[in-house]
Amino acid sequence: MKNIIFMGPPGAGKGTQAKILCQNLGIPQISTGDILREAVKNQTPMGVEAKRYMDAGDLVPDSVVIGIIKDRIREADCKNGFLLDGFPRTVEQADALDSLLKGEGKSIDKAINLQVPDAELLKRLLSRAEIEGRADDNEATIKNRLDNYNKKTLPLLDYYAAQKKLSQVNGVGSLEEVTSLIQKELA
Ligand code: B4P
Repeated sequence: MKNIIFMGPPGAGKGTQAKILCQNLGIPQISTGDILREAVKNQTPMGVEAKRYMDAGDLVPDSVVIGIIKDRIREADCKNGFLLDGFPRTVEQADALDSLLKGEGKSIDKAINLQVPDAELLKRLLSRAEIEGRADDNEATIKNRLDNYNKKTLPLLDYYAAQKKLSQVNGVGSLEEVTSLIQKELA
C-alpha cells in the first residue's frame, strides 16, 4: 500500500511524520507547502502569485496546486508509490487527483488524517514561529488557516470515508507514538 495522502489541520504534524514515513517506506514525500515555499524563495512567477495567499493564511488557488501535482506524480521516483503531504485540501483538488491517477492506471490506497485539538495546534505553530520564523505562523494567520481548514478541507474526510480509504490517527503524543499509530494503519 504505497499511494498515501496525509491530511490534518495546520500544525498537525503532516510534514514531520511524512518525512519519517517516506524514509521508512522508500517513497518520495510530495509536500505542496514545501514546493510553494521553494517557489516563493526563488521568486518564480508561481511563487510570486502564491505568496500573497500563503502570507494571509489562505489556500493557493486550486489550478496552481493541481498543476504542481500533475507534473510531480508523473516523475520516475513516483513509480512505486508516493506520499502526498498537504494535498488535496479541497474537494476540487481531490476530484482532480482521482481523475489524474485514473488516467495513469493508479489510485489512492489510504488517506491518513492526523487529529489534533486547536489549542495544541496554536501552541505548536507559535513555537515553530520562534524557531523557523515562517511568515504564516502568527496568531491572526493561524486562525485564518484553521478556518480555511474547517470550511474547505474537513469535507474531504467524508470524501475518503465514502471511498473506504480514511484512517483517523491521534496526532497528540510523542513523535514515535504518532509514527507507530500511522504505521499500524498502513500495515
Ligand atoms: P503546509 O506546508 O502544508 O503546512 P502546515 O499545514 O502548517 O503544517 P504541517 O501539518 O506539515 O505541520 P508540521 O509537521 O510542520 O502548508 C502551508 C501553506 O501552503 C498553506 O497554508 C497554504 O497557503 C499553502 N498550501 C499548501 N498546500 C496547499 C494546497 N493543497 N492547496 C492550497 N494551498 C496549499 O508541524 C508543525 C509543528 O508541530 C512543528 O514545529 C513540529 O515540530 C511540531 N510537531 C509535529 N509533531 C508533533 C508532536 N507529535 N508533538 C509535538 N509537536 C509536534
